[in-house]
Amino acid sequence: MQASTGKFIVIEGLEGAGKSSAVALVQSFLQQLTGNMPVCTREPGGTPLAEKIRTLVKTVDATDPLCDEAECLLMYAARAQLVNNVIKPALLRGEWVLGDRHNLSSLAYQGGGRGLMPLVQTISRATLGEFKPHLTLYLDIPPAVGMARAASRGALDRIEQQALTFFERARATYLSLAAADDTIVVIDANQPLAQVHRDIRHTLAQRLGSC
Ligand code: T5A
Repeated sequence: MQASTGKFIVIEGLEGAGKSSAVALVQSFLQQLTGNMPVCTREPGGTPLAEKIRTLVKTVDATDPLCDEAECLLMYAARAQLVNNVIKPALLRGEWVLGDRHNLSSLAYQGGGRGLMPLVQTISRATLGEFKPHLTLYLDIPPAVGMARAASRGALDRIEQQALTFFERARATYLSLAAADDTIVVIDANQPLAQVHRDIRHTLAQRLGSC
């Protein structure tokens, strides 16, 4: 990819970690920093085809249950569409991109949660190569706390219905990948929202400059 001035920033975390309000906060920070609204994406999703995949992976179909390998491949099919049709073109235009989840979700959920790490790493290399976010904010939350928050919003989707041990494995994977990569910053999301947002602003100012 050619050099560009835009950067790709991603918010990650388990269900109920607080990604929605973090995305709104980072969006407004980036708008003030750059003078422009970032291109906002979500995964799985963010293109017409990828949004159809989002519906497929979130819906329970008792007559044809989604197997783990198919789930993994669908996540990467959606991501390939989004990266090639939206994220890379925006970065090449010099725009900033803000992602609600990206590849780290697959490493954590399908790699750690489902125990498919070799498959995930192989598909990740084949579809993304060296492409990765410039900065990822991982909102860390104990799964029991996050799931209680998610459950308070209403019915749980197919992935949210997994056992707590699934999310414990996903969290352990997030934390171990963050410890090995200085582009991933861990934010303690098990604090009052105002404090979580102060920590996010502090990290953005440190990593991207203040606005
Ligand atoms: N997935 C995704 C994979 O398995 N592999 C992949 O590769 C990818 C990309 C996507 C699903 O797909 C999986 C992961 C997911 O299961 P999603 O809707 O994008 O689904 O992700 P979710 O995590 O399900 O989204 P949530 O909406 O549940 O999580 P959020 O956005 O983190 O939660 P949010 O911000 O809505 O907060 C939940 C509630 O908690 C409150 C909020 O007000 C809200 O009510 N809250 C707090 N309360 C107290 N203190 C705080 N600090 C709070 N922060 C938030």
